[in-house]
Amino acid sequence: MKEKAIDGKVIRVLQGDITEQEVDAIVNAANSKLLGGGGVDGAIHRAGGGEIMKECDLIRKEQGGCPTGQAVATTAGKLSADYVIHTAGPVWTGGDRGEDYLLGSCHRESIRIAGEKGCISMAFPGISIGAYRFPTERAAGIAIETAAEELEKSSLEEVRFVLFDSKSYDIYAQALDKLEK
Ligand code: AR6
Repeated sequence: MKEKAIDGKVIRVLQGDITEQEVDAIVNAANSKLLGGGGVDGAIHRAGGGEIMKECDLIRKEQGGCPTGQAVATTAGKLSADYVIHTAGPVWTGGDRGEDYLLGSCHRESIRIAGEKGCISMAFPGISIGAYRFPTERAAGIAIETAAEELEKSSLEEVRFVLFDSKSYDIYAQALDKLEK
């Protein structure tokens, strides 16, 4: 585990399973249709139970889903968190289709929504670094820098990044080291 204090708040990077985190909100690396899928999305729906998809179905009916770079909140069902914040990360197609901006936006919007819900702590997985093939180093830099900027303005006290495998953990931990704060 690695952590850095920012104005009395903290960013943590750790290796583990996001469904087991004891935080107020966990973020899901969803798709824009909120239809569920593999990876961390599958793990969150499996562990949280059918209530989460019921709310995703409603959001899909009301607003068509969640555009790339945006985020929406649902219950966390059986998980210990109070909310799952679903964000649709960009698919990496080489970097010239606004992927960096959209990935930053995923983190900004998720943190904003967690703050609106009154959360004190939240956990992110590595958004877009799996099936969506975003280069992990580049994603880690954007994720950590955006979290640091947003944390300063937010009522949140902790933003945690939970990486499943040791290679991704090392890369996010290095990005936290590089953060100039
Ligand atoms: N806890 C933490 N991280 C996890 C877990 C877990 N339980 N399970 C997997 N990971 P991905 P994406 C890691 O593919 O690239 C889905 O089908 C995984 O090892 O889940 O944003 C959605 O429905 C990887 O490092 O998300 C979308 O269609 C990271 O989570 C699409 O995939 C993200 O990998 C989203 O793709």
